[in-house]
Amino acid sequence: MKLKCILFDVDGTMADTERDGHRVAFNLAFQEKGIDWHWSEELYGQLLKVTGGKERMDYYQTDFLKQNILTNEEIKDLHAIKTKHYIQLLESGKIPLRTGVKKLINQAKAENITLAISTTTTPINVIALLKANIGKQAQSLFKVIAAGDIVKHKKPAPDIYLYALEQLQLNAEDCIAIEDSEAGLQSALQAGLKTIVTTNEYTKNQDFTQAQQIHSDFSQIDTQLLKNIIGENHV
Ligand code: XBP
Ligand code: MG
Repeated sequence: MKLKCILFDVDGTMADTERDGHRVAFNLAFQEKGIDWHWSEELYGQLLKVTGGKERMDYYQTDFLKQNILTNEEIKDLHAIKTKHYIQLLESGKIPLRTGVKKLINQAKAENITLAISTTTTPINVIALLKANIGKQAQSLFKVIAAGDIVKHKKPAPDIYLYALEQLQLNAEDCIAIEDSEAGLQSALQAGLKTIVTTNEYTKNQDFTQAQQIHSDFSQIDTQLLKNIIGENHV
């Protein structure tokens, strides 16, 4: 086997975006629209059970407030406002990449290993994160950026990884995924991908028994470690 592609998850993996990024953007959007919702750090940790910002807002009103205050259309509008605030946070440089992410990207490029992204977040959020932290051309480092509503079923469904593999025209056994959450791990595994998990405050106690390896410090992950997992260099 030869390592042909590394598929990165984004939120929680490439950067710690949830607590001080997405969560803050949601609260700014609620404020802007005069909605008396406020998601604390602790509550948001519970809401992260549902992937997708629009789905998460609906989950909050039905499962926590036990009310259907907002229609799907109103949720969509509110989500667009949240995305605007989130991108402003990214462009202000407030959300750095995790230590070690840039190093792995540079190593993979030097070794002609293809890079791709498989994420639930909105596509423009990915571009803004990459531009803010790597530069204007950062998007071109990734052969495929599979994100958000491009698939119907979000993580833990495998759709976003299957879509990325199809776009890459690669087999799962020649690739590896890097994830931070149980939902992301399940999504990658169901797509047939060996997966490494890097944890963060919100996900560190989740079930990662099926991960190949678990690293709280992303900088422990390098191309040699990934090649060994794939079985490259084994005669
Ligand atoms: C994490 C998600 C996303 C973000 C919010 O994505 O579940 O929904 O929390 O982004 P991943 P949006 O870990 O797959 O990168 O509001 O744009 O959905
Ligand atoms: Mg994630």
